[in-house]
Amino acid sequence: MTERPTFYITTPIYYASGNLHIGHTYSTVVCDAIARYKRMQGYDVFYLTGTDEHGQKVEDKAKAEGKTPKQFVDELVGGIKDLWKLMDISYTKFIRTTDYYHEKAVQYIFNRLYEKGDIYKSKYSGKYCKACEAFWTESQLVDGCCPDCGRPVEVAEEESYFFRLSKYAPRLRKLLTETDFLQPQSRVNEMVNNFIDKGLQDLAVSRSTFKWGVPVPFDDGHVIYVWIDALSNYITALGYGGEDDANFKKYWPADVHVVGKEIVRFHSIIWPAILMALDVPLPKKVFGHGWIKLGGQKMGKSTGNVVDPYILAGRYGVDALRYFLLSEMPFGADGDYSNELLLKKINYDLVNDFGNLVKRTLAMSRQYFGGKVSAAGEGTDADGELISMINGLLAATDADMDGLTVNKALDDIFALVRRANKYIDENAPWTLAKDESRKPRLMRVMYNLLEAIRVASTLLLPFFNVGPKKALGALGVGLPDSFDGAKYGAVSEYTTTETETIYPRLDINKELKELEEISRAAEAKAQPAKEETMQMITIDDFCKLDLRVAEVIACERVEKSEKLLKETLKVGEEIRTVCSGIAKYYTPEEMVGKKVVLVANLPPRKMCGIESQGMLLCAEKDGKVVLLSPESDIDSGAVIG
Ligand code: ME8
Repeated sequence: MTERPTFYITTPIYYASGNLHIGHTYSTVVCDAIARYKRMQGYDVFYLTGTDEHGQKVEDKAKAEGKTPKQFVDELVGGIKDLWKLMDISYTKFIRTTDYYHEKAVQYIFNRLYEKGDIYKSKYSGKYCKACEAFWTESQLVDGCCPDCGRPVEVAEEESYFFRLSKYAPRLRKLLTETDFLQPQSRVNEMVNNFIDKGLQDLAVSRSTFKWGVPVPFDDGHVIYVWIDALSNYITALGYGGEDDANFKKYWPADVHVVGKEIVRFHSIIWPAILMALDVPLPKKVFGHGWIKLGGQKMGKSTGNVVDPYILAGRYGVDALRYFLLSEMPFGADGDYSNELLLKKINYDLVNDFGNLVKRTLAMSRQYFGGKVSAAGEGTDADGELISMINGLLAATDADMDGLTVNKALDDIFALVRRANKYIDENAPWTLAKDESRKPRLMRVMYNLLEAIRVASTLLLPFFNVGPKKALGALGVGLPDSFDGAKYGAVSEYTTTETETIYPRLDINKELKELEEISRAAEAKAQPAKEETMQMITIDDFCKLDLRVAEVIACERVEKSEKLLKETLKVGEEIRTVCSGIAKYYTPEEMVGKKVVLVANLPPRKMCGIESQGMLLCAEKDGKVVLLSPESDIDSGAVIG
């Protein structure tokens, strides 16, 4: 048996730091469609996806939720795998960067680079973006902020290991300008002008300010930079640096790494440089696709305006969401999501065009011929256009998929679907059926339509999960696992059966209202969590607080209240009255003589008839409440800040 050609395709491995949205779903569905298409073309496909689980962001988030980082990522990964199941993603392997074999292989890679002299130890001082875990030079900042995410950066100094990225600049320049390595071509200029030609700096590839990462094998105080850890997944998943590297030998180099445009820099500069240093062949292609935007803005896990793929796929079916993602975005460019656009595409393309074609044709085949239709019958010149579209479709979609223009492949398939609908109107089978002598012609019209449905459905299989399977089932032809039969005449006889409605029509206005309600409810639910973890203040905001050390000189319970104590405070020369809800935790006697922290510039507020002139700061956990005090003695009235 001859070996099948291999095809290795990857998605980015997504941060296990929050729920995924339709942006992530987009990359994964696009790769899935390509992987399935290649399988049907006869390739031995390895499709890799997974999760990027280390780094400070994850460590911080886990801490905020009172979990260990591993507990935190384990919970998220379960949800991510469920989403891919729901979306019918046919990945070959799901890699987690916390997988033991991956961590070991990353250490092997780091060691190799160190032994080769491509990693050395030095000191770094520069601008650091905590969210992206990236150091930037002054010239790379945009308006003083991180060029990737736009957040403010902080000055940081760290002892670090460095990768000699600068050494590879000439080879990288050649790779980007003289080959098709990076696509679409529009991304090449950005990489060359903004990064390579501005002077590539050596890259800090270890961190010592947090622990949640793969330890540098020969230096306990450092963990390996999360991007070195993450990028390595593309080879460690195949066994590189491990005990069994048969898959690495078989599938590497990757045919294509599909990534969003914001991480093209990591994949087209840092990743090839690491591979060059390791003497490992380069992937054949990096494809940087555009963003799905919402109201003109990129969706992000932290921006809040995230569309939930669980809800959309659950409500409208996997095909609808897959179709929207695959067809709406010209691959490589940005596209907009709106509920209205999604619903209209469902009704226009899936219901009116595909669903209707199948329903009408099947109903007529049963009505006129009891479901038995064959190639016998009378063809005419008028069939030529439809037949040539059927015969030309596979070559067209092959070319589209080779160019990774998945949306064009769908356009081509739907052009045949629309042509077939027009063919029904042109040939008016209901008129032919009235005249017994036109039966042979009617038979051929029905046959041609069934052939169009069969070929279109066969080619739709990599893109959709439900509709084409139902259609092929009703045609009685079984599910093909290759495109061999995707031509006119490959099936000569049909016995059709009735099929339920493939895609139900939606009431767009009703759905729009319901979706709005769902997202309002979700936003309201997410609000408290967002406030706890996300709301940043500026230093100016902080400076608005007037915090003072105050001394409690008298204290009593407030009558009619179980919670309140009334304190008399000395704040420098000033005397103030403050009510605090701490009667359950402190007796008035315990309070007298304490130095506490007072928020001194809150507007006065009446509590149980007493005017409270400020607030005392307390810490609270698991029902325990304690007052904050200065660490050693200091005069009352001292300013805190
Ligand atoms: O960057 N439109 O992970 P991540 C289209 N862990 N695609 C989008 C998108 C949008 N609005 N939002 C996200 C990371 N994506 C790293 C990757 S790889 C070695 C490490 C997709 O969770 C797109 O593919 O932030 C983007 O590159 C990826 O999700 C970012 O996912």
